[in-house]
Amino acid sequence: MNTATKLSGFALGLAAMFTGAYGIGHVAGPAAPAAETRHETTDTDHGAAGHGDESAGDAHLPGGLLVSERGYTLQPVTAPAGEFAFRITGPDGAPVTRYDVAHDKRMHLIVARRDLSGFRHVHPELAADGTWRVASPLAGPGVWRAFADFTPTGGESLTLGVDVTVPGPLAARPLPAPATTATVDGYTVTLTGTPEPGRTSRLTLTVSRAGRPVTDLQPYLGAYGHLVALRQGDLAYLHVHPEGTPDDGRTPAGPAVTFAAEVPSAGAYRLYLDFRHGDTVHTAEFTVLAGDQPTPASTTASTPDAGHGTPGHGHS
Ligand SMILES: [Cu+2]
Repeated sequence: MNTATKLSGFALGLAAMFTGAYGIGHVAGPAAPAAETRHETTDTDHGAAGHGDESAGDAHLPGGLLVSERGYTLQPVTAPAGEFAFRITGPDGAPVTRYDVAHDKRMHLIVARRDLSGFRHVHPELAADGTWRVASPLAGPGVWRAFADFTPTGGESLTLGVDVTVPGPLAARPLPAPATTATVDGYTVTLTGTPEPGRTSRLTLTVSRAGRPVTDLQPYLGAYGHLVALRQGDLAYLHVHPEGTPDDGRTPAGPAVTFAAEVPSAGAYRLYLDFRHGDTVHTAEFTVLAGDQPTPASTTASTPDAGHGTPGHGHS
């Protein structure tokens, strides 16, 4: 088993305590050894048991890295201004029209710019012809990564990703520095725990407002929080649900929401916590470092002009 590429295998003892992460890729990419590619694409060991039953011997790529996987392909389609539309074609080449509900929705569409800014999580509407439409979550110019996180009826959950460019002037933003506190909409969210590459780590997010713990979080998509992690550099996608559910009779409605997450490698990740309070969904964002990496690598290259005159970077 290649644990380095396994995104979210959970310790068996914990498996009953929370729902599994989903959106886990199974098809090995071009960089994988041929033998593993063959193994991964046989797909025989991924039955209807789903992601709660990650068996040993699997090597998983993180989700969201591929635009086409196991015969399913994410295809953006032309849409009127202000709308984002796409479809998923299936192994037979036709648009998929039947989906299972997962976490209250048949489709979860997550978008973030390639610089990890601008995160949005929205729920498109399905038309009879298999086209998904939603008010465009692409808030401004840039290269966006759009992740479609879904379960085709009769298939397994899957996250496909595609780049979508919104033209216009863009000032790419550097990744914010690692921090354990984030503020959003008047809330303060504190992160405790550190993700460890290749093993399950507990991450607890605690919500307060004006210095007082928030103890009446509202269920959102069947949980008190949803956590998406994107890896800097390739935007590998991880979606985790918390321990406990609002209706299990023992999970408090805040202030703390705990997740068990496994990141696939050392590196910098941007975490996005969606929580609902005051009938509004809020998103708190954190940069975290997993493993032995003292500072996040910069992915903002200098422009050619900026390189002029810099020792060692001259142009001939
Ligand atoms: Cu969703």
